[in-house]
Amino acid sequence: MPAKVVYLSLGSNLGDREKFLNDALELLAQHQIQVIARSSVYETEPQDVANQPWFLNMVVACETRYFPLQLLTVLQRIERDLGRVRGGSAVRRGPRSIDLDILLFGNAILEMAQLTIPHPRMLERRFVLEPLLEIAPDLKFPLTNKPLRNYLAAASGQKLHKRSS
Ligand code: A4P
Ligand code: MG
Repeated sequence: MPAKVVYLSLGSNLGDREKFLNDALELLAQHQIQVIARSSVYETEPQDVANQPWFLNMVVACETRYFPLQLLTVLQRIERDLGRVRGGSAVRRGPRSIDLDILLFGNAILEMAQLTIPHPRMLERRFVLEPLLEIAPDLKFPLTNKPLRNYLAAASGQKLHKRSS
């Protein structure tokens, strides 16, 4: 398949968070997912979960020839290789060494059991929108064709600090 531009969200709130982000970036490249732009790293207040440490979050733009489900499989493999524990004793939305989510896949709209694109919660999350707009200020949301920046105000109450570029 021809190369597509995809946007990924990276998050960590366990252990050496900075190292998990950097290791994930390296593993993306090793799996033929070329990072073409990366946001700053943001320290962010946990959303939708109680009693968890703050996260480091960032967003990257990548080029890939994978199909969406193949990309999801590769991302889950990278999460596993970085020590993310899933299922069994692990709690859904529990603290994690690394979380790799697909935000946007070109202009694709997908609704499958294992994969929803655009990411279903991205519009409500400042920890997603702020870094995404930093690297793609004019990007539109495929479901509405409206600029993503229009959605930032609604999420602006959430606490977040830019850490580094
Ligand atoms: N899945 C469906 N669509 C997608 C997609 N677009 N990208 C499925 C990635 N995965 C997708 O995710 C559960 C399942 O979602 C996957 O098996 C995949 O088939 P998961 O990563 O296994 O579990 P999770 O992340 O614990 O659950 P969930 O519901 O995805 O949580 P969220 O929405 O990712 O939220 N606060 C801050 N500040 N920063 C964060 O990064 N992250 C979360 C997790 C909550 N609060 C946060 C942060
Ligand atoms: Mg996830």
